[in-house]
Order: sequence, then C-alpha cells, then structure tokens
Amino acid sequence: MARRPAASKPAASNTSKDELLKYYRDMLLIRRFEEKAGQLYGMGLIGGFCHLYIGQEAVVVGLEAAAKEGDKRITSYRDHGHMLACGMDPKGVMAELTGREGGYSKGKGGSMHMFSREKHFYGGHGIVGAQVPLGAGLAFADKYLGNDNVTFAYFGDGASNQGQVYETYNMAELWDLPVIFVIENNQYAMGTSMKRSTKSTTLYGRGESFGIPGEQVDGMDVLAVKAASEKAVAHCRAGKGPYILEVMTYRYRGHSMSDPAKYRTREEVQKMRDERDAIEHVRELLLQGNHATEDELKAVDKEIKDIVNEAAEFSKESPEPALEELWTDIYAETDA
Ligand SMILES: Cc1ncc(C[n+]2csc(CCOP(=O)(O)OP(=O)(O)O)c2C)c(N)n1
Ligand SMILES: [Mg+2]
Repeated sequence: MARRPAASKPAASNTSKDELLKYYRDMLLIRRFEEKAGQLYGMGLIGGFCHLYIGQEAVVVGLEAAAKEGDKRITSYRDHGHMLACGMDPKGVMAELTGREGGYSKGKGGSMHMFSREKHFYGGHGIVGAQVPLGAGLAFADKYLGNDNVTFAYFGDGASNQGQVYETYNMAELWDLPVIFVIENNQYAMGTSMKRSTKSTTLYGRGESFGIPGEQVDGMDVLAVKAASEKAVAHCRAGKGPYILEVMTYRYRGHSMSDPAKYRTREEVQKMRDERDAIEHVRELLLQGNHATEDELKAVDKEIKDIVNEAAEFSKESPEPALEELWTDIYAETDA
C-alpha cells in the first residue's frame, strides 16, 4: 500500500521496541473499543450522544507518553480515547456508555460525563469549549499548591473559535499557568470544515498575541506528537507558563453516531485511512525495524480484542442503576 512519503517518517532507530509496542497497543485499544461502542450503539445498547475517536488515536497516546503521575487531563465529549489512554478501566467506561451500575458514573452520566479522581481525568464536557477555562483552573490549583504537575486541556478546531478560549489564554499567560492547550484539529466542527469557518491557517499561532508559544504537529504520527509534547511539558514544568499544541488529525467516523456525513466525500476519508493511518504507521515501524513479527502483532491484536470483548460483556451484564440512585451524587459530600 502506498503510504506516507519516506521522508516524513520519523527515525525509528531511537525508539525502543517496548515503546513502539506500547503505542501500538494503546492506540489499538482505543480503536477496537470505539468500534465496539459503535456496534453496541447500533444494537440499541447505548443511548444518547456518542462521539467516536477513531482516527485520532495518536493524539492522546502521544500526549500521554509525555505525562507523569499527578498530571491532569480534561477534554470534550469525544472523550473515550482520553480515558483509556490515561489508564481508566475499559469495563467501567463501556458500562457507563451502556448506562449500567458498573460504569464510572454508576450509569448516570453516559458517554460525555465520566471522571476519575484516581487517574486525574476531569471529563467529558458537552458544552463546546467549556473545558478550556476549567483546564486553566486545574492548572491554577497545581501552581497554587506549588507542585510541578501540568494539565492537558484538549479541545477541537471548532472550539478554538470560541471567546472563552481567548479569555483563558490571557489569564493563563498572565499567571504563568502550567497548562498545555491541545487543539485536536480534525478539520471539522460537526459538518463545518475549517475552510468554511476559519480564515487563519494556523490555530496555534493565535497564542502569539497573548505571548503563548506553540507549534503545529502531525497528529497521525505518534512519535512526532510525543516529541512535541515533551517540549511543551518541559516548558510548563519549568514554570514558563502555558503552551499551545495544534495537533493535525482526522476523524474517520461521523461527528456523532447520528451524522449524515454529507459534508465530505467517502474518498477523502478513505485516502486518510489508506495513506496516513497512525496505527498502520507504528505497525510498519515495528515490522520494518524487525521489532516484531506478523505473528507477534496478531497476538497483540487478539489480546486487545479480548479486553474489549470482556468490557462489552461486563457492560451488558452489569445491572441498570437502582431508582434510589436518582437521589445520590447530586451534592458533593464534605467532611465539615
Ligand atoms: C456552546 C456549544 N455550541 C454548540 C454546540 C453543538 N456542537 C457540539 S460539537 C460541535 C462542534 C465542535 O467541533 P470541534 O471543536 O472541532 O470538535 P470535534 O467534534 O471535531 O472533536 C458543536 C457546534 C455545543 N455542544 N456547545
Ligand atoms: Mg473538529
């Protein structure tokens, strides 16, 4: 298959086998999980909104490769990949999608409303752009506490046209907050392409007027994302304030499960899948570098399939929440 030009391939020589295998596994888990979620939705087992992350896997896996314990993440409604990449349990995520007791929000939140204090995952936000100021708030808390944690605040190309993003840029830079603004530029906001909505060609460049540095990175190349993330993280941890990463990516599926997909051609999607797929890219690096054989990769594929099937079984068997649950988790419990 004709894929990306050789010149754009990163040197795999300084990336270890273990590292490549980890990225392969982590991205594949997201893809297979999302495919399964799509199937369960089709079977009527998942209701409400459901936004799949298929195609964008290298973004969050590359970013997470630069994270350490204590770092925080917050994102939009397209959030299943972020949860899996930071180590949340696929069973708990899938059971939440199916509205069951075993889900992260006891089945009361669904796709867009999951949280994990243990993994420092702060949602899951359905209001476009809402997570951006909240992300700066998380970073403010870390700065106040005097630690070196950073916050990854993910949002889309569409969200980056929102006013609250710029209010946040201003305050984050003014206060040197350790937040990385990750713009997942998948080129569409629902059915509106970047070309139709946005005159400027770079989104990261908008940080310039606030004094925030940033860069654009190939989001279909997990190694490029990781390298850029390490730079951004080092900037934030050193107390130099925020950083913007505009990660160029592509979603293969519709905006949500109810997208008529009339705003782009099938050929456009197929071309990205054939020529730029991030998982295929790492697969090739593993095979070409003699790091793994086809059989070894097949074994990884099976291992991931088993994890996803187990998650689906768990989420079908877990009971629906009891009616009394309607009255719980409304107000925060305090020690006072
Ligand atoms: C404040 C607000 N306006 C509009 C919507 C409807 N809406 C949901 S997603 C979306 C597009 C956002 O696109 P983008 O930020 O590029 O993220 P992507 O879906 O591509 O990940 C819109 C307009 C909303 N949820 N909230
Ligand atoms: Mg978008």
